[in-house]
Amino acid sequence: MPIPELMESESDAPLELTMGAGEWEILPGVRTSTIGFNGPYLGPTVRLRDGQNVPIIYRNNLSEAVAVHGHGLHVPGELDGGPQREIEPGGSWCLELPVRQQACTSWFHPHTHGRTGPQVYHGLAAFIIIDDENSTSLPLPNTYGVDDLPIVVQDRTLDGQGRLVYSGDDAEDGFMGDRVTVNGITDATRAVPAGLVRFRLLNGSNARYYRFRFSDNRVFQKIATEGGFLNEPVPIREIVMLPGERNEIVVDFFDGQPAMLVSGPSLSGAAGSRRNGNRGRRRNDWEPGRLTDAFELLELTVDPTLPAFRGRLPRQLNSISRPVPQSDWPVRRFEMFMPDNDRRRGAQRTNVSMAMGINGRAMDMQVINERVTRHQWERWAVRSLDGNHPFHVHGCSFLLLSQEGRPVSDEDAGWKDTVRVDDRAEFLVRFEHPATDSFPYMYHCHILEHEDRGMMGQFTVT
Ligand SMILES: [Cu+2]
Repeated sequence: MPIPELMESESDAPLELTMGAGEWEILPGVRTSTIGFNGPYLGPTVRLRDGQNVPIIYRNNLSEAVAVHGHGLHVPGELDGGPQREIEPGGSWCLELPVRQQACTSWFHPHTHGRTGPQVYHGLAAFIIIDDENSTSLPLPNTYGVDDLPIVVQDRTLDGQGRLVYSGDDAEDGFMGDRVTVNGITDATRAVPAGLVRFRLLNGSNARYYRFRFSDNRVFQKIATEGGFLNEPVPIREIVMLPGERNEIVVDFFDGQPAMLVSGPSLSGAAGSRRNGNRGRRRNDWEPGRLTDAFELLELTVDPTLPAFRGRLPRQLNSISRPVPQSDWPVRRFEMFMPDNDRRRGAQRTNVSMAMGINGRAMDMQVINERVTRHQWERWAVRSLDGNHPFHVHGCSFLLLSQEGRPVSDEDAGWKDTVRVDDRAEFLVRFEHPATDSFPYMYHCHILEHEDRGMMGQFTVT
């Protein structure tokens, strides 16, 4: 498994991230045309620290415009990298990024109007790791590339010539590839030390959901959600992740036993499962179909000569204090819809030709859909009228109140920025940074084909 190079800001020199085309072996021995940051595919892990102001230069050496969004960053709208911030071919975007948030695992990826799906799919995605005083003082595995491993999981389809196959239009549930890659390759393996190992999991897929677990069904500890550490580790055996979600887990390899990171139900005996997936998926099989495909993702072996973290996990990782919702806090409602529903209830719509959207309309760059007051707690209630969707909000982390009417579980009680909405989810959110009419924030479905087809809206914070 390749480990992305670390890029840290130690001086005033800007971090340079250049987007360009190249060739990469997704399949061993097969050269595939791809795009990436500072390389042929994906990009370096940018490591930042709370309190820094980091100069960054994005350069675009591709033949099409790209907007680059820092997913999970708490920065003003003008630094957020939404679709208003397109970088033309040959152009660049220089910014100074104020890092003012707790330790977390985030990522950057395109947010180009109508083109996010293909640009991410062909390779533009990379990690951001933020450290703070808490994360560097806690006794946790934190040797990057040894016992602290960034893991981005993405699905890809290649044709007989090794070319990436992509279509954003044909599948209502988004584009799903038939092979699953880890850090850009299939059939990944990695040797880990005989101690605790931390995985920073990112579902960087366009549309596919995963149910991660280990082949021996071992218990592992979930320590962080998108926006930071949980208050305490939560022991679990599997973790469901939707596109855009990040979670950090710690896995115990003291016993020296190898393990396979897998997704989906038990591989033994599941019809059609194999190393590189299962083509026999039924179309539009929303629930639980997306989660029933079985994949073997990453084969882990233990190398006792590697330096190991042999401590215990701390009992307390964070001190999140949940506010008690007040009756005078604004409630904002969002309803995600898709074409089927539109046809069913087309008579109620003002524009029956729209593809997908939120609150009755598709994304329009000229329309500000919501206006939010800065520093004010709000309650956001999100519903899905069709299927299920990962709902993502820019410029913030939020605290889940409930999903499907059930109170939030311990493992999702941390700060998040992307949440699964089967039928409904509610969360508390407060925005600390401004977003203007010129550079508003986005809320959207993180199935990238849904986003590209309009399941998105814009909001200001003033
Ligand atoms: Cu969606």
